[in-house]
Amino acid sequence: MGTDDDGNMYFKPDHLEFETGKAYALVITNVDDYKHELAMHEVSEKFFTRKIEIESPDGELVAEIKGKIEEVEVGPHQTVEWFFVPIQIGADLDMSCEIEGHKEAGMFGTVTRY
Ligand SMILES: [Cu+2]
Repeated sequence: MGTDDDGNMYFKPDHLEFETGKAYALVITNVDDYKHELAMHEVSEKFFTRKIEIESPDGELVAEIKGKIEEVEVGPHQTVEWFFVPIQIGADLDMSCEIEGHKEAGMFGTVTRY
């Protein structure tokens, strides 16, 4: 996630595909000087979050967060890993950044699970 030279905000890739029943680790990196978030409200009902893992810059574990998660906010130049297993299929579900103005600037995409 980030902002390009023209001021357009983006998720890269802006479409994610997952297979139900498989375990994934989604690495979310914010390359900007300000925070962004990944909100996947529809999706979160349909997958099982194992944990969110946050490490310090030197690789030490800062926190593991467990339970149902719908949004992950990532601070400037930080990386968060979201571990989950999709448990229901669904096509083209929304993901977006809900910080004011960011979705309008292009920060949205879709998620498909098959
Ligand atoms: Cu954003």
